[in-house]
Amino acid sequence: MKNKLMEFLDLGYQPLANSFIKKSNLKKKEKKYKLKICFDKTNYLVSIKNSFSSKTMFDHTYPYRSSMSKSVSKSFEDLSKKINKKFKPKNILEIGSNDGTFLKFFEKNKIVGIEPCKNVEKITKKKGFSTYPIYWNNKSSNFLKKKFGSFDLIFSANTLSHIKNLNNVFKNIHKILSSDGVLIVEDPSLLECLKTNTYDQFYNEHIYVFSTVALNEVLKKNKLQIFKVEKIKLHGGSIRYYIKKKSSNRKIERSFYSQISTEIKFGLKKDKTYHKFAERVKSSKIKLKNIFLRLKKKNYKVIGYGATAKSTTILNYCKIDFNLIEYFLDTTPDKQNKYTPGSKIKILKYKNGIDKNVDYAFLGAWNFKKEIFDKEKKYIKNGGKFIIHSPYPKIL
Ligand code: JHZ
Repeated sequence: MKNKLMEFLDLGYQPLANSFIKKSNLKKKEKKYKLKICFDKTNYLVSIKNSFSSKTMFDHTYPYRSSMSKSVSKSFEDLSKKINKKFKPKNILEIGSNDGTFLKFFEKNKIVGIEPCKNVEKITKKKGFSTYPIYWNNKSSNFLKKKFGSFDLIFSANTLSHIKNLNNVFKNIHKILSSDGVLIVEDPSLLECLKTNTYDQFYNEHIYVFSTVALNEVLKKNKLQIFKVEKIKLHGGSIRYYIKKKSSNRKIERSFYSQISTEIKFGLKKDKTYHKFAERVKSSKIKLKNIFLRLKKKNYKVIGYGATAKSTTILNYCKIDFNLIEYFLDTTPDKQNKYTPGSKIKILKYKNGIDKNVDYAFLGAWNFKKEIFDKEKKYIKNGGKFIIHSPYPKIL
């Protein structure tokens, strides 16, 4: 097929989404890349055009910690109960275990984690869990297989979409998964991203934003098969995929067929769906910037809430910087007292809620809107407002 990769969205020059800047480096030139999004007409995968090596993106300074959100922890806890009840695995592997938010719900002798970012990996190790600071690849999968044999359950949340060579990812999973074992993968849903115009799901770490249709194509090539899907609310709408070896007799459940058919009906196999999305994104950019300009003109105090990787895409695409947002609040220690990539907005430590002199807070962590609104009842009661970009830019 000619031109199998169709470029449909250009989100401009972007810094690496999690490259928060130290004050002493503010004047240094940042590494930037052109963030373009493509649709592969042969397997329906949506990916970013220019990617970086895992070593560049995930090193010992990686700031993200999954334990910073109560919703993530609760979701992992619920899943751990389900796993123990339904699959009763003898041993479990987590790929991308971050600071141990999932591992902590299992017995220490039953679960192993791998996490290449040493700074977060060591947090899990300190809690007494068996973790290794390694990337998922041929070498690490061979090492784990030799040391532990096969795994009955492999879990990976928001990690596999961060690795470029998907065939290799799944070939290695197939190698280490027991014959009737289950692979559970969670990642943001492309369908939700298109429906809610959350173009900020695209940044250097998200090499892919999966649809069930596309993931199924890649898995098929690697002798794996989705047998069940669950829609979960995390990260703005994700899908939890339950995957088996093709050779296993597990029944393929209705949820899988129904998700595939919903995605096809929505148009995820068609070029025009992506072109229309790109048009909506362009108009979202203008609307969001105008909200900020209007507030600035009226001298309102505007801050940001949750300096997410996602907000790096929004701020740099819409050219919203320290002139329009006074500071960001964030609970993550490794982000505090640094500056947002590209837009150079100072990040302050979150203490006891939003200051009462703040008029508007831009929700960088919009995906935790409910959790945040519950926490900020006082600010809301006192007339404080939020700015959100999805499904379209507005004030809440
Ligand atoms: P959050 C990261 O993306 C990177 P980000 C990564 N590529 C990925 O896929 C997802 O995670 C899973 C703060 N916060 O989870 C904490 C508050 O300050 O949306 C975080 O810095 N107060 C691996 O960065 C940020 O917001 C709060 O009450 O887009 C949330 O980041 C809450 C709830 C969060 O992921």
